[in-house]
Amino acid sequence: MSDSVLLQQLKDQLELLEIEAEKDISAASDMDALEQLRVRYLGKKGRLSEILGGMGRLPGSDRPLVGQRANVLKEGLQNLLADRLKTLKDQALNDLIANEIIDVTAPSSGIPAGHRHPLIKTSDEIVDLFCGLGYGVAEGPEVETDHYNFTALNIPKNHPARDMQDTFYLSGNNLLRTHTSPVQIRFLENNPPPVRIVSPGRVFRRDSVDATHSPVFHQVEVLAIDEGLDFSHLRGTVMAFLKAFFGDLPVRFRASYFPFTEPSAEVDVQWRGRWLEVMGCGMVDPAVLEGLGIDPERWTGFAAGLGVERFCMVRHGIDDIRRLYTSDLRFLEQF
Ligand code: 2NL
Repeated sequence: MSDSVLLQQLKDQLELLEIEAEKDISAASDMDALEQLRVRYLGKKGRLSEILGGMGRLPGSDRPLVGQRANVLKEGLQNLLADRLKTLKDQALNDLIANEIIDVTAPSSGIPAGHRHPLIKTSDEIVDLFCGLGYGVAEGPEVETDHYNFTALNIPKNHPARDMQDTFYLSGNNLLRTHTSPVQIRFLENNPPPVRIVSPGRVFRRDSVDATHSPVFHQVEVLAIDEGLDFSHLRGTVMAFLKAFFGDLPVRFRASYFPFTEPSAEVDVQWRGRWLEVMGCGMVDPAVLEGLGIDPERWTGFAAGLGVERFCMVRHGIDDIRRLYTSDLRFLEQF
């Protein structure tokens, strides 16, 4: 074969390679196919290397021309491959955007949210009602002394409430408070009248558990001390509170007795045809005020106490107090 024929042959082969490669690259339908084409045409053992292998038989003067053509061809094909790769990548992304469905309006599976215990909700609601009447909140320790729980409240040493049967006594003079009244005694020691406070909290009595009794229960106590307060203020306050909590129900006051109030009364509401006792109250006994250094000739006051469990059970129709303490979510989730 003459040199010029060989030269022409190499040029033709390069041209043919270019045409075929351009056709294949523009037809490549995915990135894997494109990579295979790169190997087939430009790889170490690819078509271009194969053609250039024939250059050895060319005279030295013809080699630069073929070499230059081959380089231009190689660069051109590399650009084509890169362009096609970019096109395929863009296409893949556009397909994804077009076909991927994210329904932002679909209902979620939901994040389970907890809520406060029905007893605490009831207690907070009661406290809030008194806050609306201008009362502040006072809290205090659950471990109390004999003095604050009994003596300061005019409960004498031999009173049955002090009985070991009724009170959880701790070491020394300590005990678990049987009501939240000691919080109010402590408040009065540190704050001169006039005073209007509510004291919510846990209290403890040595009761056996049954449908209506629990050794731990919750109380809200109310205390107002001012000049000129009398039983009408007590009655008006209790009526306003009960109306706000229960709605318009018949209410009756029954004469009663507490060591720390005089006179004292128990309050019933008529609920579903039956009279239910819901709270105790009275005018603060002058002996209690005197014990605190408050002049009972100038200052008078009223107080009331209620059991939160009772309010919660009446409100929700719960017939067994133990429901409120057994942490059964199937029950608690209803409230
Ligand atoms: C009830 C009755 C009551 C009081 C609590 C009280 C507090 C002070 C002075 C005088 Cl500092 N009284 N509290 C008064 C009357 C009744 O509770 O049945 N509780 C569940």
